[in-house]
Order: sequence, then C-alpha cells, then structure tokens
Amino acid sequence: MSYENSKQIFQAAQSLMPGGVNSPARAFGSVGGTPLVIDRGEGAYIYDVDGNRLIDYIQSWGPMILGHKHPAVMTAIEQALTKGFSFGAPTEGENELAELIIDAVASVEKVRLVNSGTEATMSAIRLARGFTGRDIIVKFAGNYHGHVDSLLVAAGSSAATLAVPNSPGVTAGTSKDTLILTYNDCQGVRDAFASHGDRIAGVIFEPVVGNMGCVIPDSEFLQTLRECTTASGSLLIFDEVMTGFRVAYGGAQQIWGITPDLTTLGKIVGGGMPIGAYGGRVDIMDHVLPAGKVFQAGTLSGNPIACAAGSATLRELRDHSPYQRLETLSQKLATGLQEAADAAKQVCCVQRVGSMMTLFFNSGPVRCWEDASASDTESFGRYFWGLIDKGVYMPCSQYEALFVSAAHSEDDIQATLDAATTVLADL
Ligand code: KE4
Repeated sequence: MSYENSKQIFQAAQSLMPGGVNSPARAFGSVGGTPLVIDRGEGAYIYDVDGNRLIDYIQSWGPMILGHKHPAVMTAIEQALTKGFSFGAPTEGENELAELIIDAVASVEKVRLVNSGTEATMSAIRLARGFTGRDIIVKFAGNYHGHVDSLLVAAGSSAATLAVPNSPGVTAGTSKDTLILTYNDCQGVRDAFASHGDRIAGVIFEPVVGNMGCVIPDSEFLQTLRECTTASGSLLIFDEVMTGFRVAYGGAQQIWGITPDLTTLGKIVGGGMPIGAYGGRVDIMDHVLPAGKVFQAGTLSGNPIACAAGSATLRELRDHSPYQRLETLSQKLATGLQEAADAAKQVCCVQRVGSMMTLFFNSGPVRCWEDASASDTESFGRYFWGLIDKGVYMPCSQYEALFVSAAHSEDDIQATLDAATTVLADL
C-alpha cells in the first residue's frame, strides 16, 4: 500500500499545527511512522488520501457506533442545516436530546449539554466540589478523563496517592487536591476514605476502562466505590464518555447495576459531532447555574446541528438495537484474536466488554495501570503496522480500545482475523 499523499499532507501539517495534529492520540506517537490522512468514511470503512480502504476499528475513538455516514444521521443533519447552524438561544432539539439521554441512562434525572467529554468531566468535578463543599477528587492511575488540569496528574510520592502534575502548565496547586488510587484495589479505596473521606468531594473513574486498554472492574471494586462514597457523603461519578451507549444503551451502569450520582457522556451522544454531557440526580444538577450557583457555560453548547446528529444516533440505537449483533461480532473477533495470538505463540490476552476490547501484548490479566504498563508496546507497534498494510485500522496505541460498529459485517470480522493471523505469525 502507498502512503505518499498522507506523508506529503502530514509533512505540511507539521508547520501548521503542533505535531501536525489537533489531538496527540492521532499522531501515531507510540507506534511510529506517519499517520494516515483520512479522506472519507463509509459504513465500517475509511479511505485515506492515497485511496487505501481500511476496516475502521477506531471509529473516531468511539462515536461512530452506527458506522460512518449512517443515512438516518445524515438526513437529520441535512434537515437541521436548512434552519441555520447556531443561535446561542434555546432550541427544541436540545430538549429532544436531553430527553433521550434521561430516558436511556437511569441515574440521569437532569442533564447539561456541553461540547466535549473534557468539558463534561471538568464540569462534573466542579459540581461535585460545589455540591459537597469539599476539595478532594479521587481518580485512578490509567484512567483518562480528558485534559482537565486537575486530572492531568500522576501518582506522586509519599502516600503513593498524592498527585503531582504530569503536564507542564499544570500547577502543584491544581493537583494537590487530587488523589490517585489503583484501579481494582478495594483496600486502597477503603484506606483513602478512612484517611480523607470527609474531604473527598467525589470519585471519578471509567466504569470500563478504555484508556489503558480495555480493563474491567471487579464487582467488589464497584461495590466498594459505591459504599465508600455513600458512607462519606462523596459523589460517585461514572465517566461514561466512552462506555455510554457503547457497552449498552444505558451505559456501563446498566450492566453493572450500580447507580452513580453523576454521569459524564460524550462521543456516541453526539453521533460524531462535538457534544459532551453531564447529568445525574436532580438535587445535584440543580446546583448548576442558573438554577444554582456552580458556574458552567458554553457558546456552542446544545448546538442544533450537533443535537440533530446525537438525537438521530440515539434514536437509531433505541429503535433498532444493534447490541446483540455487536455482541456476536465482537465475541467472534475477540475469540479469533486470542486464538491467532496463541497459535503464533505470542504472549497476549484479549479483554472485552461488549463492542470495546483490547489485544494486550501481555500475559494478563490486566487489572490496573501497573499491569497494563508492563505490556510489550514494541510488538504492539509491529502488529499495528502489519494490520495497516493489510487494510485494517486498529487504535494506534496499546493503551486504547478498539470498537466494532453496527456497520461491520461478518466478512469484515473474518478478513480482520485472517489478517491478524498472518501478522501475528510473522511478528
Ligand atoms: P474529549 O474531550 O476527547 O471529547 O473526551 C475526553 C474523554 C473523557 N473521558 C473518557 C473516558 C475518554 O475516553 C475521553 C477521550 N478519549 C480519547 C481516546 N481514548 C479521545 C481521543 C483523543 O484524545 O484524541
């Protein structure tokens, strides 16, 4: 496959945007080589500027669960465009998307629409602090919640839970109120609440992790988070930006049977257009300005075109549920990838929830960041490029999840497994 046009366009991008990209995840930093410049998408496929067709398992990092250019979403966007693009005033389409979210996610009684997952998580932790009057936010190593200053932190020294900035520009003052714990470590959660419980405003975590690769919470871990937050008067925040409408129509909270106090959403909820959302108990949400005093605002929040795309996507998922078919296709892919790795005597484990999964170059099980970070990322890079050359577009990092869409066919899954079998055998 030729990538010459991608190389030329990406080279030109270097002098225009930092690293030639508008988000670092796209820069192929951990797999090397030049990112493919994408020209268009159709269903389960993307086409790069060199005319190569690839089976797309990134899907814009999750939003395109229906596949690219789904007719119902296209029609909804086209119809919305005839009325204008943005008004900065209430529109009925915002009511419609809010109602779809509230009807879908049991714990969400009221919702605020924003423009990204980052805005959703940033706002949710501000709300948790405003509602409780407390300062500390607990997060977990290996969980990503967007580029929120206070969550761009790494485990610090001393108690191993004190956070320190892990990006220039994030101040010690910003990170001092963040505690970092280990995912799936129940005793660590109990110890943190024993030491700081009356100062903890909230706990935010990924109820299925996508951002260290797909890592699954133990049921005891979920129960411990719910019990400790309830007992201490802290808020439990499910960051469902990735899992919302992905692992189930009602998100991870539907499959785990745990009720959070706040939920953050993004990706699928906008159908590929820039939308995030945060919502939860009405007594909490009514603290948000102008109902309450916790400030949060946005020029393009609830944008009519984005709401049309999001509502059309959620209606399609609600009325023509793809989840059983996604489960069947995803199980076949996960089983086949594991079998191919085993046949090639590669030390790998596949971890999956619904239509999100990761092939770790790791003996597994991967239960936390310490486990994940021991993966063989060099082998992953060769696996990634081997699949690119065979027309399969996997997430460009060991620490991401791949996504199966409703547009993927049995043939696409089989073609992917055929390619992976060869690539893994030749690694
Ligand atoms: P955005 O601000 O990128 O819309 O959402 C941030 C976010 C929040 N919470 C979770 C659980 C997320 O996964 C994300 C964003 N996910 C990454 C990919 N793992 C987005 C890709 C990128 O940064 O370009």
